Amino acid sequence: MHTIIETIKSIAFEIDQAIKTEDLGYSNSENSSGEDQLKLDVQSDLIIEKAFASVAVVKNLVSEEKEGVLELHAEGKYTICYDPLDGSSLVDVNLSVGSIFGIYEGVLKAQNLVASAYVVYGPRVELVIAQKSQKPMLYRVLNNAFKQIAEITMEKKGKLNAPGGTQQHWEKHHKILIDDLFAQGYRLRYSGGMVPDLHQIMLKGGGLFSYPGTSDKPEGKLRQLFEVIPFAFIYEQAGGEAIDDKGIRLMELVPKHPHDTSPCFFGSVYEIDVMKKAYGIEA
Ligand code: AFP
Repeated sequence: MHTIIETIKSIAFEIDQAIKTEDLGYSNSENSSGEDQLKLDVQSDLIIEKAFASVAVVKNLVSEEKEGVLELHAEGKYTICYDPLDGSSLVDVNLSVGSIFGIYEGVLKAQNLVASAYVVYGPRVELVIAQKSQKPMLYRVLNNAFKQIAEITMEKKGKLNAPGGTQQHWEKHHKILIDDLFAQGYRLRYSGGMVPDLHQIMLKGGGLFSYPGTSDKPEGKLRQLFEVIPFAFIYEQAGGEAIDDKGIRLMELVPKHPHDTSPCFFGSVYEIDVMKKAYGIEA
């Protein structure tokens, strides 16, 4: 695991450099979710593939930018599922973006996730790593190296509300939930990049990030293996909660396909309780 973490650190430096210096245009290809790929998406994916090619414990890679599984080392132990540049459509307006990594051992399902990590490329580069039975650890780049900063613990109740999805497609009970939180004084914080949005909620104590099932996307937008499960693990390790629209822990998800999505709710204990009441889920 140490080698994987060190590799993620070097990947973060390379992708950060690419974001700062490379062409922001579109490539001529689509990813497996049918989205146009930016040159930066393709390049970040390549950086990650090359970096893990020399890490023998990595058996397979599964990328948001590729269809299927790429075998690297038949004798390896871990499969790394990653989103190389989440929120890449925000780079051209100079907002923060991120890379997300889920490290799985065995069949690709949430219960087999052994560690996860994400990198935030913002005014500073930050990295959060979570491993079993440990609080997530925050690292920040200082003097060209990652320095360990602090363990992350969420409060029981926060102040921020990050509601994803198009409002005109929300279900009635979801609108009631979002309105209720605003009526309680919660402040809107939504950039359109799940990495900085979830990072902000976690570091500022708590709140709710939601990406529900909607009439146009009943299974939500965010991908289970690369986005939802890695963050669910980090939120739970930090003392928060992460569930789907039926109240089931996201850490119980079993994707049928690498690119399956799920409605998802990440928050502190209080906001997840409010969500359950709005959705008619038994506490
Ligand atoms: P892109 O990678 O296409 O920019 O999408 C980012 C993302 O997957 C996630 O980071 C955001 O939370 C979510 O999509 C935003 O989606 P909406 O624009 O539908 O709110």
